[in-house]
Amino acid sequence: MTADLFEGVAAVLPSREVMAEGAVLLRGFARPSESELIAALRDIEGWAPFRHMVTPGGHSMSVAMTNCGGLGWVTDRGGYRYDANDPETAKPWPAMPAAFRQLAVQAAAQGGFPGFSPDACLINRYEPGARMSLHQDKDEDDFTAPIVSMSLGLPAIFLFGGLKRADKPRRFRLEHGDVVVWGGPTRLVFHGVAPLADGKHALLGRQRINLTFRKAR
Ligand code: MD3
Ligand code: FE
Repeated sequence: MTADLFEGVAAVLPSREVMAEGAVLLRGFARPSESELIAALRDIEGWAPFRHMVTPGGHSMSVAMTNCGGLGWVTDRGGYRYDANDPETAKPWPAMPAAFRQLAVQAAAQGGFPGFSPDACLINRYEPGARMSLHQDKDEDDFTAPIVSMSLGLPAIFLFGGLKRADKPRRFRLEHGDVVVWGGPTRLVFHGVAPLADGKHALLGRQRINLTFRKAR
């Protein structure tokens, strides 16, 4: 009875965990919107399919990517950049769905960044074994704006490093529905994702989807 009551309360009470100064983890924040988010995702991938981009060094990324919003993050042999058009189709990226934007703006406010105005949403798809090596996100013009990330599907181990590449990363498990706001002193930390463990998520199957909302310009 008491355990049920606590679980019921946990399901509706937003939890707010400070991972570091400027980094706030909102466990399950996107869960109430999971159906809308997944439906919008289907539309986006119909217009702008996931693809494995190539790094400037010539390596194909294990994470498949697409974008929505006015700008999309791309990489090829020429470098990393934001582009208004999908280089695969030369068409604009699909618009950022209202459900995406609203949730990102609400999360940013909860994380201490009211007035967040994202113009780009990078969508990462991890299949078992896919990983993201330690990197900094530095292709945006304004580092005073946070990045908001939302995880859907299979859980992943997120690697949260420091301002130097050599700083030993802390490990956090990010699960379906978790949202993290990365701002202030954590905006430029090195971070990555450990190889995805195999599994089957009830809604998304053998994959993890991560949405990152950015103010690129
Ligand atoms: C901390 N994505 O797309 S999300 C990325 O799970 C990226 O797909 C990872 O790193 C993923 O660039 C991590 C969490 C995240 C995103 C951006 C950050 C953490 C961040 C930027 C600065 C600091
Ligand atoms: Fe990143």
